Amino acid sequence: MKAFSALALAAVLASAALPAAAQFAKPEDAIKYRQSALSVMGTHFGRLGAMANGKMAFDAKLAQESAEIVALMSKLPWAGFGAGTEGGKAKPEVWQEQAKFNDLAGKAEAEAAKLTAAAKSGNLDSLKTAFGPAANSCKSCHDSFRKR
Ligand code: ASC
Repeated sequence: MKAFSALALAAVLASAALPAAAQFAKPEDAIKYRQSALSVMGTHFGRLGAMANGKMAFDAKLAQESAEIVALMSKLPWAGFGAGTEGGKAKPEVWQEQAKFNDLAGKAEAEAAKLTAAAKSGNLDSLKTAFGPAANSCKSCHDSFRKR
């Protein structure tokens, strides 16, 4: 029993340690995956921005749903930037400055989680407060790592 658990654990650890690119059959698949997650994230982030900026009527339920989607999507793109998946809109710096990239990715995830907490409060002012820092975290990563 103990031996089995140790083996199972070893298998889990080994798969977690696989290069991210190994999760995709082709580099194009990884590019499509990360662009898809970022696109869905952008759509829902845009709705939250419209509400935060008064361009769309505030709907607490819709805001919460969109924020939850943003938070979920914010966890996904990074696995699509594995070794050998250069291309798309990503600058080569993604692979040259990985510590910085991972730091900014982590910050974006953290801001998305805060945005969800704010949206869950059902309070427009909380949403407005959380939206700015979240938008800045998208922007700071794009400024360094996305081609114009
Ligand atoms: C969006 C979107 C982004 C961010 C960024 C914030 O709605 O698609 O990439 O906000 O523009 O500065």
